[in-house]
Amino acid sequence: MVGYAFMGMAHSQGWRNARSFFDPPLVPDLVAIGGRNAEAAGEMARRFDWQHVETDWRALVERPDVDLVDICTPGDTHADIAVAALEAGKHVLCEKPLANTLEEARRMAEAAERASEHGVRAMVGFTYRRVPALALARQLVQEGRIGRIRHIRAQYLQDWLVDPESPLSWRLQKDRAGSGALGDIGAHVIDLAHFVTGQRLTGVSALTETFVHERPLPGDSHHGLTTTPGTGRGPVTVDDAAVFIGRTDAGALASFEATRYATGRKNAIRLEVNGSDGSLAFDFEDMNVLHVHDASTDARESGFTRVVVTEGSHPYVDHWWPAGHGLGYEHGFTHQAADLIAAIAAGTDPEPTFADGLAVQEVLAAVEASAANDSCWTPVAGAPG
Ligand code: SOE
Repeated sequence: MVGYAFMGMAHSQGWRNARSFFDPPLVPDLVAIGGRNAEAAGEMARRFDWQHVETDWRALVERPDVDLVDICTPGDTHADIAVAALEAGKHVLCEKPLANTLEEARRMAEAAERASEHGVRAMVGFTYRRVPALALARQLVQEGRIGRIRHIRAQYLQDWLVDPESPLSWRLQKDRAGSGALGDIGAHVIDLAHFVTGQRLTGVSALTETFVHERPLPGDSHHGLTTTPGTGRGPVTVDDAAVFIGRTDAGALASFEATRYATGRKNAIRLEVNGSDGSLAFDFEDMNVLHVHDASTDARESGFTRVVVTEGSHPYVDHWWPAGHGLGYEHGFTHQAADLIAAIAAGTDPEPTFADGLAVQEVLAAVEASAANDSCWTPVAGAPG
């Protein structure tokens, strides 16, 4: 694993729990964790039983005892690490968004395609696909339960930047993160819309905004999503919020919102899909529930049914607790690790592929281009049709 902060912890726990809860056909061995700060990486190694620490990602990728490289670093290093690992014959799991630019994402998708011909697998970490309620939503759409999709409504709302004195962490620097709320959390809901509906966005019209233009420079120690303040101030170079509308390849109308300024909303990932025969609605703040509307129900009883997605017959749930006991944020990382191991063992390409990651990146690029051009309608490069 390269990286040891928030995502490094989430992934470490995922690998460990995949081993314990999913009885995988290949057993993950936590060989080495890498990071520039040897002390911090060492502390993660101690906490999660990684056997070795490396301070140079190249050394880690070249280790003969490493078969898979898990990339949990900021976006500016994804492309170099992923391409080097794939070319060295190592499977790759890469955090989202796939890259900071379209060019990097294309390079990564091409490397993944070449590697796949030699049985080397690549997956991008859009973890929320593996929330049981969202995996169920996709199943219901695939079974035709909501009919022809007319509307997709997606939001990812957080509020951890409301305080203007919150430091300028890497997520607020364009050269490290690529973009702001758009790439960090908007990417998740774009991917979820693609995943749940099976449709792709073909064009967008967008607005982005940066509400706070300057913040204290970050200090040394990480604190949740941000850091302690250091000395001096620096410019915020990414968007704080993005809003856009779009159209899909199957003729649905879509609206999206991504912000870190939705006061009171901590991790509200909302997706609603309206079809000719019914609707589905989800909110991560109540993540074990999917609201399902069947339009054929007698009008006297019609409405949304609150389906508690904790039955053994629901996706992933049979590996966990008895009905009604519920799952949390971290379970998606275990499902992700288990699915990747299963695909490697089966010799198949795991989803989301780097091509799926590139499809999201193409939407991000179109949103940025539209916002920079007075919200002008902008086709999504590479979209079908
Ligand atoms: C911060 O906004 C963040 O940690 C994202 O980077 C993650 O992808 C998301 O799962 C939670 O919020």
